[in-house]
Amino acid sequence: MQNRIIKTEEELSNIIKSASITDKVFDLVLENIKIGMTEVEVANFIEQSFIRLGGEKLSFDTIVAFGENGAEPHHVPCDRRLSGAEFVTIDMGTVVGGYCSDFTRTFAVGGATREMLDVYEAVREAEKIGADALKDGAKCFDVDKAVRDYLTEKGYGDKFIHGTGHGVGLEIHEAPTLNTKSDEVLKDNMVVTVEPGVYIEGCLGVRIENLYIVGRAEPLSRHDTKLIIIG
Ligand SMILES: [Mn+2]
Repeated sequence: MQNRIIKTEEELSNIIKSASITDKVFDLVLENIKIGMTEVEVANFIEQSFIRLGGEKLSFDTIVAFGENGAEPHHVPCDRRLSGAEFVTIDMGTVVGGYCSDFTRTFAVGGATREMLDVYEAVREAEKIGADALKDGAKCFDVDKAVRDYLTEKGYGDKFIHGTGHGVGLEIHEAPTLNTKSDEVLKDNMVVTVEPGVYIEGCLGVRIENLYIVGRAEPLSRHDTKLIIIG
């Protein structure tokens, strides 16, 4: 896969289309999610929406996590029902022309506590810092370090329990890897995620993930990262 680490225009175009379908599915989630729904119901809705909007298949099994389940980065949707003043984390993507998209947002339903707002704002800023560090010539571990140092400064260093991001293309996880150990060098037209998260066991989790083409400032999603509070 190393020869595909820098994407051609055709590859980029497929990834952009895939991300655009993902954006539309997120709109539908925001319009249709209701207190009382289960994680499985939301995940099924997402899967059906992707296929209806032209996705070839899911790029990976959709993650839907309510409340304390958000503290598990790879939570498998279960029968947990949505109640008020809690977070919903959705991590999802589809495939167009063989190319994947990957997108995560956490939003609140029925209000948000002070702790929820504080954690959210820290992750939101961390994602921006990661995005700003994506430059042709940057070492991947330096991007991770910028994000990790910020979350550490905010008191969440030990709650950020995974790498900052990864390449996306024909595979949902491919080179380059953005973590503490990766000395790979970013080049223009690589496609990578920036996905910081804070996970507080038994309580809540927040992850914000955007997909970027290195060398272009804007993420592929048109959804900004301002906290959405439904209801
Ligand atoms: Mn990802």
